[in-house]
Amino acid sequence: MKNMKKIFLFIVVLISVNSITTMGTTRVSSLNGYGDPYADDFLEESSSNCVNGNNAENAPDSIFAEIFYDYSNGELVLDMGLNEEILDDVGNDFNIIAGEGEYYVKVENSLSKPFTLVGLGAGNQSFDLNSTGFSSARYILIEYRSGEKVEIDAIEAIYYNIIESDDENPVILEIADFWIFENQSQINLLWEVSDLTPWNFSIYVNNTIVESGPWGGSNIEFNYLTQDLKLITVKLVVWDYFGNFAESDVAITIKVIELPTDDSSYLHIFFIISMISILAINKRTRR
Ligand SMILES: [Ca+2]
Ligand SMILES: [Ca+2]
Ligand SMILES: [Ca+2]
Ligand SMILES: [Ca+2]
Repeated sequence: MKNMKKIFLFIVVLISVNSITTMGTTRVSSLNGYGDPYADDFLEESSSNCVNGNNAENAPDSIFAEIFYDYSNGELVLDMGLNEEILDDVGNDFNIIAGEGEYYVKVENSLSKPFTLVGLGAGNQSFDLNSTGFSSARYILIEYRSGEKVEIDAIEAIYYNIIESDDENPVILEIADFWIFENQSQINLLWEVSDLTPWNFSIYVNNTIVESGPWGGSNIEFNYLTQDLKLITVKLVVWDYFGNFAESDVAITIKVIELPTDDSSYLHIFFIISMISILAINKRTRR
């Protein structure tokens, strides 16, 4: 019977080895750091008749968002970023870097209000907030006017808001420690994090860094797949632009599923696993 136990454990180990994988994936919706003159986010819900709107985020790279006409003029709405609004100063205040097509440019600071027209553009064009009555503008709407399509590469502020100091640490809403069974391999964590001047983040699993990158101030999501550890400690560290930081740990205990101890149960399980293995081998050889 001792041999039987050994054979049984060997099969269990074989099956387990097959499924051991470790992986981390993180989602941070805005990948722009603090204080840049470009659009941080394409706002899909506020836009219409446009494709690849994300291509108008960040610095110019000759990769375009496209706006077109389909029963109505397409509209692309971009968010320059909280505390990174375009400011009205002497002369033109921002540039639109564009390819083909002719377009209207409108601005607003609230998504629940109608946008105000700044001007008309074709290709690369500079605009002045002066005539609109806005001293600053966070949201920019670009509307199709004519052509086969309108291509937008980027928005570049000439004058823009920039916070000069920040003494506050970022705030992380703690996630309580928890446990899972060993067969529940996916761990999903979502931290609510905020700061005035978000800059970057790092995630550690058992003191080893697994992810890091720019942080634009949005919540941070982390998915981790594991079956070979008994205790996982995940640490999030976030920094702001002025070097203030915050960190938060969450410990996840992986509970072993107890195996039956008497020999008759072993025999039962051994029989079932053998049958599954035989079926699986049969299936493979038939392919
Ligand atoms: Ca920005
Ligand atoms: Ca101006
Ligand atoms: Ca682009
Ligand atoms: Ca701060």
